[in-house]
Amino acid sequence: MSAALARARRDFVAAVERRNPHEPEFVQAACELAESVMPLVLDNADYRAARILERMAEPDRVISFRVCWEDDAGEVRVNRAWRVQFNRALGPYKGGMRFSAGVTPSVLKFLGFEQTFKNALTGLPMGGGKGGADFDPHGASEREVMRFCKALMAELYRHIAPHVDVPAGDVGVGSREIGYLFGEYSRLTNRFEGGVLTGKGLTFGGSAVREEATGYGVICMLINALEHHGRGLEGQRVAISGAGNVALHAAEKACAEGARVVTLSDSDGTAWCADGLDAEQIAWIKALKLERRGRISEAADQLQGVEFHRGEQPWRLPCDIALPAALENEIDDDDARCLLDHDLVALAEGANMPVTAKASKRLREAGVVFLPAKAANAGGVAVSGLEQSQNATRVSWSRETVERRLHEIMRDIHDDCVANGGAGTVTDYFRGANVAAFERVARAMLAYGIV
Ligand code: NDP
Ligand code: 2IT
Repeated sequence: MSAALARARRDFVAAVERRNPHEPEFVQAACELAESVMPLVLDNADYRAARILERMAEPDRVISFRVCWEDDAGEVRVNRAWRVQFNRALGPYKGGMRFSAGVTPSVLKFLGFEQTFKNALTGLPMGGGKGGADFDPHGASEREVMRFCKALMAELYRHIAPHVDVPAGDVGVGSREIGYLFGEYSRLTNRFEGGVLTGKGLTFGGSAVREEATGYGVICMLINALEHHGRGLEGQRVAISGAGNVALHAAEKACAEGARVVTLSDSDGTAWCADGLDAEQIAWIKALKLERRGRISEAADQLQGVEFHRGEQPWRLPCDIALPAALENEIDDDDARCLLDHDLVALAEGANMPVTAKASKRLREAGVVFLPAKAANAGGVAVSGLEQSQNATRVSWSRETVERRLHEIMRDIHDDCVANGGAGTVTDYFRGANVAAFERVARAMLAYGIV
C-alpha cells in the first residue's frame, strides 16, 4: 500500500471518529467502505475536490422524537425514536424501522449508511434511510405493540411520503407492525397512499414475495457465488443464526435447494440438528417463531434430532457455510478462527454488518467466499422497491413475476461485484460491492453539484 493511501485512510478514520464520538457501529461501517474505495477517490480529482467521501459519511438529517404510550396496566411509557434520512442521491430515502432495546443513533446511522449503498446495488431508484425506537417488543402484548406503533406514527407521519421517505420492517418490525403503522398513517392523513410504507399485507398494497425476499435473496446470491467458484450448495452444512424473517426464509430456501440447515438460534441459544432440519421441521419452527412468537428452545423439545445449546451461538459448531442473520457484530475474531478450524467455505451476511472488522478481514484473507450484507441481503429492499413500483402504477404482480425480478436483481448484483472485485482466485465480493455501490452514489452526487 502506498504511503499516500495509508495516510488518506488514517485521516478519514480520524475525522469520522472525531465527528461521531461514541458511535462505534457507524464509524465501523464508514471505515469499511472507505477501506475499499479510498484508492478510487485518490485517483479521481473530481471525487477529491467534491469531498465525496466526507459528504457521504454525513447523514442528510437525523430526526429524533419522543413516543409516549400507555401499557396494559395503564402506566405511561416513554420511548425515544429516530428516523435517519441518510442520502437521497438515488431516490427517496428507503429503509426499515427497527424496534429493539439496543437501538441507538449509532446503530441507526450505520444502518442508514449501509442502506444507501445496498439500495444503489439493486439498480432501483432508492436513497438510503433507517429508523427505529428503543422499544423492546419482547413480552409486550399485541395491544401494547399496536398502541406503540400508533403513537410512533403520530410523529413519523410528518416526515414520510412516497416521494420523500419510505420505511419498511427490520428487527422487531414485521407485517403486523407495518399494518398498524400503515393504518395510523391513513387515519392521520385521510389518504390511502400505498407507496408510503413497504412490507404491507397482500390485501392492502403489499407485494408477493416481500416477506420471503431477504432470505430467498441471500440463498440466490450464495448459489451464484458458489457456482462462480465451481461449487454448489447441495449437501453443504449451513449454520444460520437468528430465527426471524431473514433466518427462517433463508433456511426454507436453503433446504429446498438441497443444503443441510444445521442451526437456527434466538437470543436464548442455538438449536442444532447434525443431519440438517427437513422442510417440515423448518415450517414448524417458522410457525413457532413468526406466529406463536415462541422460543427456539421449544424446537429441541418437539423435533426429532434437534439439540438446544443454551446461551451459545452457532459459530463453534461444524459447518461449511455460515449465514449470520440476527444482529450486527455477532461473529467476532474468535468465532472466525473456529469457523476456519472447521474449514469454512463461504459466509453470507444475512444480517447487516454481522461480522466484526477484524473477523471479516481474517475470513477474507483466508480465502473464504465472503458475501457482504449490502450485496447478500439486498433482496428484501429490492422487492420493497418493486412494491413501490406496483403501488405507483396501481397494479399487483404475480408471485412468479416478482420472484423472477428478484432472481434477476440478485444475479446483476453478483455480476457487478465480480466486475468490480479485482482478479483473485477467490472473488473479492467485499471490495466489489463497495466499489460498485460507491460509484453509483458518487456519480449522482457529483451531477448535483455542491448540495
Ligand atoms: P427479526 O426481528 O425477524 O429476527 C431477529 C432474530 O434475531 C430473532 O430470531 C431474534 O431472537 C434474533 N436475535 C436477536 N438478538 C439475538 C442474539 N443476541 N443472539 C441470537 N439471536 C438474536 O429480524 P430480521 O430477520 O428482519 O432481521 C435480522 C437481520 O437482518 C438484521 O440485521 C436486519 O437489519 C437484517 N435485514 C433484515 C431485512 C428484512 O427484510 N427484514 C432486510 C435486510 C437485512 P429473539 O426471538 O430472541 O428476539
Ligand atoms: O436492511 C434492510 O435492507 C431492510 N431492513 C429492508 C429495508 C426495506 O426498505 O425493505
